[in-house]
Amino acid sequence: MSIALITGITGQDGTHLTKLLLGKGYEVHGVITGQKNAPHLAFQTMFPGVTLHHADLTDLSSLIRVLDLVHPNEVYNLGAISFVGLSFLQPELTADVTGLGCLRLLESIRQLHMEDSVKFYQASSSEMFGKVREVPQTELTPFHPRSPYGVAKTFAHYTSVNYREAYSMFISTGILFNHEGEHRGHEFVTRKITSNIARIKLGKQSRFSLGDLSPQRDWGYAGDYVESMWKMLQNSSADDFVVATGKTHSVRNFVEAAIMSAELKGQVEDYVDYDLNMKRPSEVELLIGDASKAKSILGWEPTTNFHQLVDIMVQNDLRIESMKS
Ligand code: G4F
Repeated sequence: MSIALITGITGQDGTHLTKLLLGKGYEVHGVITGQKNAPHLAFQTMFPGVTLHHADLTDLSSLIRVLDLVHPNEVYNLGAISFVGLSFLQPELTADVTGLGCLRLLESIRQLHMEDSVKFYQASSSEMFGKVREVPQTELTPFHPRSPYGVAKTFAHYTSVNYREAYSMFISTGILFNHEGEHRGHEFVTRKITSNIARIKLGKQSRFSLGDLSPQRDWGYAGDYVESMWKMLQNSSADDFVVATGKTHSVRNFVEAAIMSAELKGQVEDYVDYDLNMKRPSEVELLIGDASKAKSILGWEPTTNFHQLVDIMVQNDLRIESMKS
């Protein structure tokens, strides 16, 4: 039986990936940080068969202890300070967790002499493209990150490439564009939109606030995207892959689609106020990915389009909000 160790297991991608790997018969282990808190307990209730271990990407000895205990065949490094807005407020912590955390994990594998027995997935990000140098973005597009998060992810990405080349380790990176769904955190714009639109539809409020409506993102469904992570580690060789839909929409388009999915009347301005506090010191204006390499080498393709994604999220939030008082 294959054994997988996932950092960031209780997050959106960790939840989807756990479901996928359990369905494939894997023994799944996860790293949790801090004390046992509500998300950890909720995760354990959802997946009682998964073993959770206390460790932290900022603590090398804890990573060595867990790797030595679990002896995984596959490691998925999904752990990160993943909210770009927060990374501007805590840049040093972001660099430590999101950037150096990857280095510590790889170094732990090396110190345990597991280089030949472990396949490693690094969650790279389209945020690395930042102020984009070409449209659409491919594996060859130069990086120009625009946030402490993007800078930290770029460090982790190049560290992964370097360890692959220097130590012949099986390390693949997935340059994933924005991916959303029913497990998305409420701090991200898509979930903020769908949960507020659901509350408006149910008469619980009439308006909500957002920052800039013009940035464009290549939004896909997280359930589709974790499939690409697994496929990368089943491929005969390690490599870097863009994972995207190839379509881009603005934040405004997302609000419009959510209004439509909830069968509300009216325009964006009928429901949305502008919140200056959401403005970022430097913004990523346009992301659109070209996933042809993932398609030709891994046979991966997205199965959920933009409007289906918005529907999944709006209908899920309508269900959740209608159960609350
Ligand atoms: O949902 P967001 O916070 O996601 P962002 O910054 O694109 O990052 C996400 O995708 C990356 C992949 O490229 C991941 F690596 C990263 O971990 C994360 O999953 O913001 C999307 C856009 C931004 O341009 C933001 O400025 O929406 C804009 N926005 C406008 N109003 C807002 C809001 N974002 C948030 N979170 N909240 C708002 O009220």
